[in-house]
Amino acid sequence: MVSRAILILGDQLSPDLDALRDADKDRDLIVMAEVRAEATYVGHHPKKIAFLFAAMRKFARRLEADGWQVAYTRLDDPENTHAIPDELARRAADHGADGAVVTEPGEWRLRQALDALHESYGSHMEFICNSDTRFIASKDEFKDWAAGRKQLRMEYFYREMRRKTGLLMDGDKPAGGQWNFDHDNRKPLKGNDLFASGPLRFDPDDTVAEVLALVEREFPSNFGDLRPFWFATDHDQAQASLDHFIAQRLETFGDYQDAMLRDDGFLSHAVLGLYINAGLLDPLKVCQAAETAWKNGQAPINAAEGFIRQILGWREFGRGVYDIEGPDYTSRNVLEHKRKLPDMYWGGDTQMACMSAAVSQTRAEAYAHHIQRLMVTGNFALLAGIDPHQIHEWYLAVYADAYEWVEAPNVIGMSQFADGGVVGSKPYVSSGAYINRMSDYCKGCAYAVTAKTGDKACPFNLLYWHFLIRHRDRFGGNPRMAQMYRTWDRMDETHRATVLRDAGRLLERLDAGETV
Ligand code: FAD
Ligand code: DLZ
Ligand code: SF4
Repeated sequence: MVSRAILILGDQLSPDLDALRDADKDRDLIVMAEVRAEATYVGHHPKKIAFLFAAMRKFARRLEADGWQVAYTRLDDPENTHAIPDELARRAADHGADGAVVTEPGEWRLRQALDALHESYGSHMEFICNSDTRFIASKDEFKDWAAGRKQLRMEYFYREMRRKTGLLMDGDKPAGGQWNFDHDNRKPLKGNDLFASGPLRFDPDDTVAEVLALVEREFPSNFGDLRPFWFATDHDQAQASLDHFIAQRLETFGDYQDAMLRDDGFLSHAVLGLYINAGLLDPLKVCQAAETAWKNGQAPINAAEGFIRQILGWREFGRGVYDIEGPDYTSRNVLEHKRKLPDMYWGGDTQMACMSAAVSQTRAEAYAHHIQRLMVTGNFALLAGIDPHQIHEWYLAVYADAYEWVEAPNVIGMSQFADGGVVGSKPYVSSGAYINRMSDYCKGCAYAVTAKTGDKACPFNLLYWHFLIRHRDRFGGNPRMAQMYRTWDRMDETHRATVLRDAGRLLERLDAGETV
């Protein structure tokens, strides 16, 4: 007989979970389950499903080796009910458990599904809501910080977190004399400045091979290449990936954070988000590793600070916003964008070299770095007026690190401005000039990045103005966008009319399903 069934979800693979710390190996039962409800709520990239199933299986074995009783349901188990609440209830009943413990899921969808079970268990089900070692701030800490503020800005929360953790602090002052070194982090890459090292890759072991065969069989038509599969799938491998990043690429992380190259989709990025989000790496320890590298002279301050800010600042801030904004956040659409997501996002033909590069890489690796997500695929969707819910579901499906609590603030908030400015004070939009400055994409493109009108005009050049003009009522008064509108107003009237006409034609072609 056991007393409690302790649920561990696929993205809660942390040995430090409170739910484990307070449990009793002799009496409690760990419940883990591969279920269709989680594997199909969007059409996840096959690499993402394989990563999670392999990491879940290995974590379950690690727990068993540590002396825990684990009830693990595989996807092809004939008894599988294929929903997390049902599996928890089934396993608890089978083992005679009289209570359940759940670390609150990241996503509202699953929180709500588990609420019903909570009602039937009553006081016998414990929801651990405010303590989760996969985050540095608790939800209450974020709520307290946000309370009474007119606007939530990441930078101020980040400073609080620096003070709280002592990361990169010199007494009560920021190390290096500045909180933020972003102005040093905008260097484009030249010619052959390729980064040969890339992330650490792992050959599939027996567990991974078995999962790959399962995913191939069960999810044959999901968008994305399952093989070659090279992700880390346990804590040791994830730690080795972190060590490798710190030794090889952190040094240049800051300088080339915004750069994009056709032949190198990783550059100096860490490719650690999927491991941190699944519990294979502890975010605070990752930040501390970067700080130590700076202290040891292995990385400059702009690299260490830039990297730490992404985790301590953006990741924690996004999670807090998702929590306080509530379950309707993903249906926000203040700009009333309604256009269907074009096929090119699913690998359909496009003549745009930047979109083709970002989508092909996404299909191959379940990965694109931040600027590809924000300034290529996100920028295009926003300028073209794509329905934010459709682009949100795309991001949630195609990236190995995607869970709604982190994806939605980035997509609905930062990238699509669908939340009306909760996350960002202005929309992230640019013409082709930005992409050309930061990448080598434009050289091989059918469009001309210097052309402002006509058939060869870069679609970003046309749609940039179309977006600003169709939303002038909303953004015309924003001081951070005043310069853009002044530039437009100074243009020759005939030129302005041609830009808007050509942009309108491009959108018509998009609506007709033509290749753009
Ligand atoms: P690096 O660039 O090396 O950064 C290091 C770490 O910082 C990341 O591993 C991640 O943990 C954290 N980080 C960096 N930027 C952010 C950010 N904006 N928000 C939260 N954490 C951040 N991140 C996700 O984890 N899941 C998502 O589903 C996701 N969707 C995104 C969608 C859009 C439109 C945009 C613009 C960004 C999205 N991000 C998402 C944030 C960021 O792009 C990824 O965290 C990053 O690309 C992961 O790759 P990396 O590990 O190489 O990160
Ligand atoms: C993403 C995912 C997938 C594909 N499959 C499972 C699964 O079978 N079992 C599971 O416990 N978790 C899975 N996950 C992760 C969950 O979707 C995630 O825990 C919730 O979205 C909450 O963030
Ligand atoms: Fe992208 Fe425009 Fe450059 Fe082509 S010209 S790669 S569409 S930015």
